Amino acid sequence: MLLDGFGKGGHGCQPLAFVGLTIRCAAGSFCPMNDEWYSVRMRASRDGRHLSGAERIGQSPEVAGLVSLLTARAMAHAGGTPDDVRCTLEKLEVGAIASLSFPEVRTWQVEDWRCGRLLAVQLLIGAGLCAEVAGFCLQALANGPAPGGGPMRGAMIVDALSGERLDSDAARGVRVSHMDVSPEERTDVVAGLRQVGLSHYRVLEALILSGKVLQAPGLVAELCWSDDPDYLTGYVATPANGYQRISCLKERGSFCGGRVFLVDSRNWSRDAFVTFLEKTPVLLHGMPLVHPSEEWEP
Ligand code: WAQ
Ligand code: MG
Repeated sequence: MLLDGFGKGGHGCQPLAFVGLTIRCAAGSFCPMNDEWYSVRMRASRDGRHLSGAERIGQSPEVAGLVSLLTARAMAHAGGTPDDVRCTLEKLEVGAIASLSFPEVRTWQVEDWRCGRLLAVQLLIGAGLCAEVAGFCLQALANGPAPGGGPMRGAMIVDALSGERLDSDAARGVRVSHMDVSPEERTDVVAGLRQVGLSHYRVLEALILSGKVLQAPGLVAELCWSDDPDYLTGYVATPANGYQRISCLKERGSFCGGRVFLVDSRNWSRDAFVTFLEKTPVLLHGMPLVHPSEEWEP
């Protein structure tokens, strides 16, 4: 049974605006066309186990600095020193870079993870899911959706209507990549988020990722919480209501976490969905609209 709001557009089918051939620089001047754009990605592991990863998009003069920044991050990871760090640089077609806006941000303060999960279910039901499918998604993240338990490297894809799992690799899932805040707006966005108390690097990174996910063709909702045992805040994001943070979605000390992308699988192409998320370069522009946080009780 479909509830209101499901299957009614807002599924990311709207045309994306594309970055033009001249790009505004930090100082408001125009960069020459020969400043090429690159995707810079870092992955660090130890004993074959993933430790950390991060990525940025920048123009040629800043690429070396980005590599150094991401390498420093790999070396300083709380999980320990890596024995393998890989940085990938990939030149991007400037005309292929999609220009998107940040989703609106809301924060719900909840008493504990049980309340948080009740709210998450409610928000997912609001996006058109039935209670069973919403509950299944939360349970999957809580149990560890990878084969044998534990978090996946990427996200699960789940049919929002039937609850059927649609990702093809249960350990890896789909990994969103090739996205960043536009370099000339990064400083302002970071400052703006700090001003409203959202200075943790995870917030901006999750906002960038979710900003891209919300534009994926067929996307109905995203559910996420971190696998970091000390980071308890998670979110539900939908095209209609944006990025809704929930102050607590897990117990402190728990390594469970992950992401679920819920899709409307009618007239849906997994290839198009996954290719957009993994390959299409995206820059987010403008300031995210952040609403004051509110208390939520069941
Ligand atoms: N693409 C798809 N899934 C990913 C990706 C990616 N690029 N990166 C991580 N995941 C999945 C993977 O299963 C991880 O176990 C899980 O998400 C959590 O990743 O507003 O920090 O990087 O306060 O630990 C959300 C709230 C924080 C931020 C999320 O996720 C806020 C977070 P983490
Ligand atoms: Mg993590």
